[in-house]
Amino acid sequence: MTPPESSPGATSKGLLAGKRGLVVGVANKRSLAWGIARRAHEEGADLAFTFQGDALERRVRPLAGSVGSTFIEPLDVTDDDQIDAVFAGLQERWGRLDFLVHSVAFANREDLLGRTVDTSRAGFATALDISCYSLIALARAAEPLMTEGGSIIAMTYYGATKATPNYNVMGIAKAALEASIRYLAVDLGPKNIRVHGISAGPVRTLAASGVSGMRGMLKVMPERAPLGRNITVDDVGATAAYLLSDLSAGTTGGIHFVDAGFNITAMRHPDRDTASS
Ligand code: 0WE
Repeated sequence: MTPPESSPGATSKGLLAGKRGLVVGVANKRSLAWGIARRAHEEGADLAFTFQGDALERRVRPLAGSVGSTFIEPLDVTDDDQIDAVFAGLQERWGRLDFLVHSVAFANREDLLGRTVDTSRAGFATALDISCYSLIALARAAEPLMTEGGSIIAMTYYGATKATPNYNVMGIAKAALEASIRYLAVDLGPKNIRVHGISAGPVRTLAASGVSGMRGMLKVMPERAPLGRNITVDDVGATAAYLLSDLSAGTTGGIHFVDAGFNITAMRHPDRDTASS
């Protein structure tokens, strides 16, 4: 007997077979959102994508095409009309949504340097609107389409709970995002819509480019994290596949660290090798 054909692409098997999901926040092939999308596709999901602006459209269209997606629409998460248009489009295309991936954050560059105490009212509002309120707005728009339950993932970072050099107003926005995850989980639980945070360790992505101190963070991770390495977008994709799938049917509202264990340590182990010393 010949075994059935299997391909690494969309299959009738896989953790997410038959599920339909919207991915918000792909910027390029290094994006965490792309790591999630690629794995979701491998697990059999059908995917829709959004992009923000012409520059990102040119990156997102080919990536979306490579996983067989034909739903690629503009979305500025600060624009309620664009949110409505995307979900009206999904209603028309699919009539239903099973999952949503939120991988969007922004703070003005000047607010990711220097002192948090200098954050302007406008800079604070921008960071919280794009990085936190957008999850609430997208969850509200997704709710009526998630008629058979659903799963929502938002990306967060350790700077939400521990003061981290230069992360500043983004740490405040991520703290609000993590609280939003819990409140949304309570609101949407009765509809069997689960809401999760993934707290990823540092990864070289577009969002991390030009972040001062990134190199230092990537060096410290393997020295201090129990797993002795940095994490990859594939690590994030694998955890996301679990959270988006029925394997995690009994879990909601949690923050799931994909950080090689960094967050559970107080300091570097003195017996552990370092590159220097
Ligand atoms: O959440 C993030 C990055 C989010 C981000 C990045 C930028 C860079 C370009 C938000 N807004 C902007 N605005 C820009 O103009 N991370 C978890 C990655 C990151 O960013 C940092 C980090 C880490 C880690 C910023 C300062 C310190 C550490």
